[in-house]
Amino acid sequence: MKKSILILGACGQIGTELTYALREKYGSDTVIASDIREGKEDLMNSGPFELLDATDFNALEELIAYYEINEVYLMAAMLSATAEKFPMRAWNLNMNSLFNVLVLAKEKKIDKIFWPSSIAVFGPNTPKNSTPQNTIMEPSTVYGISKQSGERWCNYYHTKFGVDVRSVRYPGLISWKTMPGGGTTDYAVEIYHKALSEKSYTCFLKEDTRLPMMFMDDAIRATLLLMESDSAAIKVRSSYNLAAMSFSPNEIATSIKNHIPDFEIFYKPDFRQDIADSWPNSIDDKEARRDWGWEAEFNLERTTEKMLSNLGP
Ligand code: AKB
Repeated sequence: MKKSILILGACGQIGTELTYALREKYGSDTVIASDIREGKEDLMNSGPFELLDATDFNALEELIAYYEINEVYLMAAMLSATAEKFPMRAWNLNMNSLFNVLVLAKEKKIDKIFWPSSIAVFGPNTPKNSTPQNTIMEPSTVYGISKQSGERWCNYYHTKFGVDVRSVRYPGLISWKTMPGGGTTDYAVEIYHKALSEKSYTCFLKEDTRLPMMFMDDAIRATLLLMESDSAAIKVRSSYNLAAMSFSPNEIATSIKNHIPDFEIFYKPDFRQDIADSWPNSIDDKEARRDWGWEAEFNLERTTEKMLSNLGP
């Protein structure tokens, strides 16, 4: 059967790069990008683009029938910091969009789903270092609660109805093509922009707050690798732990200073500190390595080089 892919939330930080990567791999016309609002010109002009609210079941069902879609990447979501401000909107968006695609897969209107989870599924009682795949999960944030519930629903639809849904728990993602929006790990992108434009950055987290992070190229590669893997190899149908590196604001600042010696960092923690404090310092991703051969390529030094050379003059 001819592959036909729909990306929901294609104009966001991950959706943008996923759209480019999938279009490069499978051809522009195979990949339908959609979002509730318009995004970058070159993204919208690089193949079919549709305005779509992922929570609107009828509109989604119609679009899927029209383009004969068989694979959906559901990237639309409200992230951790914004979700604390709008809990019900976050719950509605994060859960209803997921139910929509799970139901369509159960009804055999699509064959395969990618849905991102997050390190936010973990909470203050989770072991902080090398957090294992299966452990205490008591998320204390609105976003984390929605992701943990989503994981249980993915597992349920797979077990009960054979839905082929695949997922990873993304760490904080660092990218230069599109800005993140509304997350707690966003500082790790903003810092590069400010280092280049102002040689200084005021961080909303404390200097020693270590969080799991990943360069976007690794995140996209992991996503494609998981989606291309043989279904039988995928043993985890909630969501896989995924890791590349961990660092604190102080450590990322040091790595930037190696390139911009007069860069200065200041600290003014806000409400996002509590969110960060509830998350792990580092993640053990051995199941992803074992089941589908995952291995990260970018450490902090390589990430800093890539970010500064792509964003710089
Ligand atoms: C956020 O900070 O909310 C996200 C995430 C870790 O899922 N980047």
